[in-house]
Amino acid sequence: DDPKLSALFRPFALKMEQQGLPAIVINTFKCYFNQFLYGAQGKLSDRDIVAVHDDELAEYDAMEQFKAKGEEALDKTAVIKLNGGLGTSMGLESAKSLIPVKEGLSFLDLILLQAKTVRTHYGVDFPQVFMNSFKTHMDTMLKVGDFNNGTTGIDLAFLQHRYPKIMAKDHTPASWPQNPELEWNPPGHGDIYTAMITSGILDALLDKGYIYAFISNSDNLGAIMNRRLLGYMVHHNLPFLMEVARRTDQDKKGGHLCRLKKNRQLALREVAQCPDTEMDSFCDIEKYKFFNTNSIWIDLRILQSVFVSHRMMPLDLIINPKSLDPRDPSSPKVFQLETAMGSAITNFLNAQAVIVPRKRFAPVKTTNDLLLVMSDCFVRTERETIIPNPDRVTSMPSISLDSRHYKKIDAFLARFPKNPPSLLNCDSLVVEGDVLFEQDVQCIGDVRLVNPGPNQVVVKAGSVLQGETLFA
Ligand code: UPG
Repeated sequence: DDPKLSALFRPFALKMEQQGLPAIVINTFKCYFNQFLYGAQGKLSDRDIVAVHDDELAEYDAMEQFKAKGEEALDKTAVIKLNGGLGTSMGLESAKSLIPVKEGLSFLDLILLQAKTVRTHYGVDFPQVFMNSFKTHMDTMLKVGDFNNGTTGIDLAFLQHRYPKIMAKDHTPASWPQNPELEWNPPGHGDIYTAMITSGILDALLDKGYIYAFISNSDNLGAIMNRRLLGYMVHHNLPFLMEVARRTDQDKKGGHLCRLKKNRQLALREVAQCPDTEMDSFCDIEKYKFFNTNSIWIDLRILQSVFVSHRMMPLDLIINPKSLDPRDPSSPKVFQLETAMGSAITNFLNAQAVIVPRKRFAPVKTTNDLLLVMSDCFVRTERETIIPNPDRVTSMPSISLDSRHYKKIDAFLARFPKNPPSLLNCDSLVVEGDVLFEQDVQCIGDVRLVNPGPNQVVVKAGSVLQGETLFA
């Protein structure tokens, strides 16, 4: 141990102990903190990776024959939803999964309905589990109400941890007496592995005979239990299987699949890990063709063995520079250390990725995505998934709503008080200025609405919009 590093780390250890964080979390944070102090940038350069080609990956569409095997394993599988995120980017201070997304139902409502339909359909009471954060736990549990895991004996939720923010100027723990909550950051969904250990959920699942888990984002309503993917994993005895989708122009924010040059292992490069000078290459969807949907299938026995041998799950470090108070850009600069769940793919020998159809991936990160999913471009299925409307044959329309009036969820919803416009035959929708949409509006082809004035204008019920409309 470098004495200088140890001295710098001591106040962090103390702060984390005072919060009651378990030793394993403190040690994991210490490992990332040391990397950070040694100058790690948390970047993965084009020099270190190679692209992955179609013929290297399995295809969902060719997995029909594994359904029976998957069906047999359903009663050994738990479903876990990553639910620690707030809807902050959409102006929501509570769990993002509470946002109404289709026919008035929230992500959370739909996830619970999905669990019910899968349980009924297959007659298997699999455990449905949420990983919450301190910020989402209360909201979520109030909403989840009387939903329970019945005979499985598994808790409905467990909590992720938090990491102390690091002052940029001297690498000491952030201190903000006016709001001490802001001294901490969520450590990213990569924390799930440690949280499964410290919460006891991993042991509880294994004790009760659950040996597989399907883990996915709560904002992806296409991610539902699936027999053929489970069967494929069981048949090939895989420790880890990641669902990837073919990238479209809209898939820029998340992470792409690649291989490490040094050992040819599959790896994930998150946008935050891409050097600024390589963003063009990151966005090149012809080169890096596959996008991490953040839906993974994992063998819980192997997960446990990683902790037995390494005492932690080593993941790629992500360094997130921020303002201490995110709403006040003039507050001190801090670094947040974070990790992503999918980067564990590098740690599992024989880990694989599978190309899944778009029906398994409908992410909602912005109100632009939300409008699309609310519209008739996506439909609600009898299994309660939200999938691209099969009647739409071309790629999804690009949506660009004026961020001054639509970025925050309340403002957005107020401008679509009834049903969202029909976008099934729309190629692009651009709204500049403040426009309210009454019911049953249809957008055809490329639609651009421009309201340069200060007052809201109204698109009347039943209007058909096409081309550019300038509201004088
Ligand atoms: N989440 C947590 N805890 C955290 C942070 C996030 O539970 O500390 C949850 C969050 O609620 C959401 C999910 O994790 O359900 C994904 O988080 P989000 O911030 O929306 O996604 P990104 O981290 O931007 O991207 C993830 C993957 C990326 C992938 C993308 C697909 O990291 O590789 O391409 O999801 O949508």
